[in-house]
Amino acid sequence: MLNRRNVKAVLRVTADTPRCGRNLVMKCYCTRKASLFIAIVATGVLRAAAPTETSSESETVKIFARESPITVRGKTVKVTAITQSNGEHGYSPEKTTGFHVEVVNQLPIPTSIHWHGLILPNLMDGVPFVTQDPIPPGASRRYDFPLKQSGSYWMHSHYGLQEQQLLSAPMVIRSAGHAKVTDVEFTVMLSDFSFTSPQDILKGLIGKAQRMKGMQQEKEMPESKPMSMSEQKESLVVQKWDAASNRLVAQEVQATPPDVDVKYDALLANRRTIDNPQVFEVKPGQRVLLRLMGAASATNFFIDTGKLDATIIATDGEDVEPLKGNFFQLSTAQRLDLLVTIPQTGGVFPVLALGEGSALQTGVLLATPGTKIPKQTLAIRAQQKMGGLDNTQERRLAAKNSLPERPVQRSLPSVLGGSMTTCIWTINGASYPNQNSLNVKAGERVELVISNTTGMSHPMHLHGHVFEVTEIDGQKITGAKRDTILVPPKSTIKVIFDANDPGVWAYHCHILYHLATGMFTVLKYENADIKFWKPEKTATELENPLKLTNATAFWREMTAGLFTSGEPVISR
Ligand SMILES: [Cu+2]
Repeated sequence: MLNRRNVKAVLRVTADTPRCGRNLVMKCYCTRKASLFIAIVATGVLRAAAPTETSSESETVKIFARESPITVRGKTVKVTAITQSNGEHGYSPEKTTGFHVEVVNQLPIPTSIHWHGLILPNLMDGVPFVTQDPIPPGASRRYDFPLKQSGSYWMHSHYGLQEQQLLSAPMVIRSAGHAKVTDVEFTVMLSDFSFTSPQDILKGLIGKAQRMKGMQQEKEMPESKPMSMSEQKESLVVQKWDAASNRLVAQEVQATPPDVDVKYDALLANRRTIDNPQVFEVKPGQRVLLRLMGAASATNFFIDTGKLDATIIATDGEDVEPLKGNFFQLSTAQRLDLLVTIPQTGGVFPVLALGEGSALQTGVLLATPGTKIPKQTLAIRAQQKMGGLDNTQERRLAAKNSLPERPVQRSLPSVLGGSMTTCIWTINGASYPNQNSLNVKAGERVELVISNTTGMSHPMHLHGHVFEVTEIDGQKITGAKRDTILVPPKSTIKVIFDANDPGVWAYHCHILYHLATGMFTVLKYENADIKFWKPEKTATELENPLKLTNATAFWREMTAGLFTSGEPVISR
């Protein structure tokens, strides 16, 4: 619901220390003839308004988008993070207190943080050039709204390619319900990492597409067989439903490997590599809730709980009927809540995340006190190549509280098109940016028919709504409730939702490079406020990634001697 307080909060984009910071930053930098920079900062300053009439000023948590190092294969590299001032990643509010955050942009470039999976007022959604303007370097912005959900959610930058630089964090909304079924809970956020910059990854994909196209034109390659799509069968690990034991398990098959966009250097669990895993202490007999979050930019995962029997109890924050197994699927942007019970005998229990179409692994350890943790203990399975995600698990999932029965009043097609050989990805034939939108009226029961005509799978995410999966390749189900659905190659999946949150909402593939090259559109309510929807600006930011590099160099020059990493820039 968009109330007066929220509208005011939207307009309040302020410097970090509103009383003196704004003046200070202008004084520091105006003298340097930095017209571009002034333009950027001015956006933040001009939008500044009087403090909002909020009753929860004391509950507000500042979260900082900032540079932060990680270590991969012995190399320390500078990436980014979303942390509170105490170093905690992300934000985990109580449902009853609501969402009260001030995002402080300590990066030398603009940013915008999206609250993935939340039902929230449209202008709080954090998507640049759809629901707000970006937050300039050094500025901050408040987000306040009541919470309607609880469970596993996450946050990430929706600006340019920042998600690949790990500008993401967990967001667990606490409620009394989950505490009842578990003794202890751990969040495991999964990411993918490359030593290559995201801009160069994107350039590489576009370059590769151009080369592939060129080679096809010169007929050096067999027609309609791009070089990425090997017909060669390999030994791959995939998921299967074991009817005898009613469980989801792993199986090895001879199959064609799935196409993946990016060859990564590592997969990360809570920003750590497999050679340096996080160890969670558990006790024999404890019931443990694992909140797994697919925060990778372009990697879908299989989750292997090995000796631990696990039960899926929620997907994308929504409760599902229990589904057992030890080998699960988790696409980019989805969340999976797994319940495991630690055996009375105790020991070390690795929980692995395995990258689709690769042999890369990451994971965490659950260990009982006094257990020796041998080196390489995570390698519970040989480094085998994983196959592709499919509908095996999705067909078995069922929401605990499905949507009330109602006739569908509007059915919207969402045809996913494009290919690696063009590196242009489309929804309903159009590549974003464009003015096309999926149009609904408030109050309608809407069905989205997502048909994937491409050879790659696409995790499709709808902002601001929770949908229910109702049909997979012609088979009707009362499926899981989700905010992100993986649509495998050549599959058609139908989902339904009630359109009761007016606005203009992003709807897109969550593979960052598909999003960046066009697989994006908006769900637009009739008479929605579209003042922030500026598709043409999105194009500028995405098509000219060098602009970001220049901005970084520019910032460094302008702030030489002033900028200390980790300190709020404006308060200096
Ligand atoms: Cu995609």
